[in-house]
Amino acid sequence: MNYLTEEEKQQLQFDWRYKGVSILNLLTESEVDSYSNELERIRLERQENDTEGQWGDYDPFMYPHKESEKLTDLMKHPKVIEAVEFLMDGKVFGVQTWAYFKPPGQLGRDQHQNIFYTQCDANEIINVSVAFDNHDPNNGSVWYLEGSHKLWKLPMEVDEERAKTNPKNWRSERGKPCVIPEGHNFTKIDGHLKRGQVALLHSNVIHGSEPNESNRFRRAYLTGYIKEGAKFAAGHQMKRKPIDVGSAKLSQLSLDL
Ligand SMILES: O=C(O)CCC(=O)C(=O)O
Repeated sequence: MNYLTEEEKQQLQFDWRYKGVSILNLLTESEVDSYSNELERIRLERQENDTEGQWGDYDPFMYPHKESEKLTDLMKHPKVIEAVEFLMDGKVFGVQTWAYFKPPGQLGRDQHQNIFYTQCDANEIINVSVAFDNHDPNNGSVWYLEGSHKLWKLPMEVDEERAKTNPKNWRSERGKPCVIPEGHNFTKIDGHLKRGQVALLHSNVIHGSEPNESNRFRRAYLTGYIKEGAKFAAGHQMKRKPIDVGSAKLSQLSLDL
């Protein structure tokens, strides 16, 4: 069954090619309610079980799919799988999930490319951000530099002072911006997602997020997909392992559900 309309496919492809970010409508209001209640359930569970004080109330949540069948199913949403297979032109497996709560006042994420972390080749990793609230620049949405996905993997520069603002167990939010080579003048596109929409981010597009200056949360469930056959870095902090999403066959690889 096809979940993407021809019009959606054309729009996806155009934005992918020329901008580096594509947006899709995915969930109904009641579906978002149900997934965000589930995210809140596992967040509260994390806080209850956190006897050593490892996590702040609204620190990003690592691997929420491991705590919830419902969120595992969302990672396998057939429309998302069809879109990432279409954009990477091949079968895919899942590789990571995480979630942001972004309460009022929380800082943003510095400019980066996802390929820096996964070390794949270009267009072999797609991260998908599912909006559980309306996202806009005022509540700290994800912006991107239009067309910057045409750049190769960029180096990053460490800013030790800024890195001190990271949550204890989540070290890559701030203080490691990528360095843009001279002579580029990409247009910065502000992030606007309606609740239930998803943004698909090209492996090489430069993006980041703003501080949340509103009185609203900016929650998002994030999933990553890698093209079958691609090499990727397991990671130091985020431990990446293949996750079956019903596309690429993982019989040779260890499953991590
Ligand atoms: O949602 C955010 O604040 C950052 C998301 C992001 O940078 C990513 O998906 O790579």
